[in-house]
Amino acid sequence: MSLLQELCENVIAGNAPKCEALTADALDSGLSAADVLNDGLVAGMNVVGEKFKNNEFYVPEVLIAARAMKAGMKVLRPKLVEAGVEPKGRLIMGTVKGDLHDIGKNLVAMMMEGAGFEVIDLGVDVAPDKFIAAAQEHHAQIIGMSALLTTTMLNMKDTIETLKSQGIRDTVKVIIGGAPVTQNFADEIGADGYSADAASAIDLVKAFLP
Ligand code: B1M
Repeated sequence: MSLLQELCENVIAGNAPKCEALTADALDSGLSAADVLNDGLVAGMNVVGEKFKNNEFYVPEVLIAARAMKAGMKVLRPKLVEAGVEPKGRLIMGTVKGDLHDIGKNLVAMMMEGAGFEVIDLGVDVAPDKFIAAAQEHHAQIIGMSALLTTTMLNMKDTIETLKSQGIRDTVKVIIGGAPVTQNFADEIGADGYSADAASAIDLVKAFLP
């Protein structure tokens, strides 16, 4: 098995120390940072995403795999910067104002990173202005909002309305998710996309940023 195949397998298995060591070995062997990212770490997370979608993996396995991927990323990130490898796109993520639930949001953010996107995670209880300021500051193509409460999901609409009132709605795509959120709600508030789980959120973003 090649080093990159082994790295990919260890992401899937969620073996963080092995991922860290194999990432270093792969770079030492002369492989490019981009190859280690795409054919090792991202390849592994792609399999994890598929397994999650097919109910072969559950939340704990995905979190463990994401932690392994992050261990590899710790070694790889400086090399990616050195090599000038650009992320596939930049997303602002956060849980909306008034809402402190972050397990699903973190899962989505980690899977996005695993798919090669740069994620600026604003955490929880994020007000509309903060989402918008971060999108502008980081030139993000996407704002991703999560909500777990029927009371706070309405704050997603506020972000979209604020984007509209500032005349910048066209500059960014807005995607939403969280247990009480539905496609109907997304349509109602004028979001660009909705997804029911972390793996489909990646497909959604890929469709916006081919
Ligand atoms: Co809260 N809570 N909680 N809670 N909590 C729920 C959501 C609730 C349904 C429980 C219940 O009553 N049955 C209920 C909401 C009812 C409603 O609004 N209709 C509820 C309540 C009422 C509350 C409090 C008000 C309780 C109280 O204090 N009286 C309070 C509110 C605090 C606040 O936010 N202001 C509260 C507090 C908490 C804890 C702090 C104790 C804890 C949160 C810890 C944390 O997140 N760090 C907590 C938890 C854990 C839950 C439950 C049990 C689990 C939520 C979770 O993490 N699910 C939840 C009941 C339940 O859902 N069974 C509940 C796992 C997670 C992986 O799923 O977040 O749905 P989820 O994410 C999925 C998808 O939705 C999607 O992808 C993820 C992975 O597939 N997704 C996205 C999520 N975000 C996305 C964004 C995207 C795309 C997809 O694009 C941007």
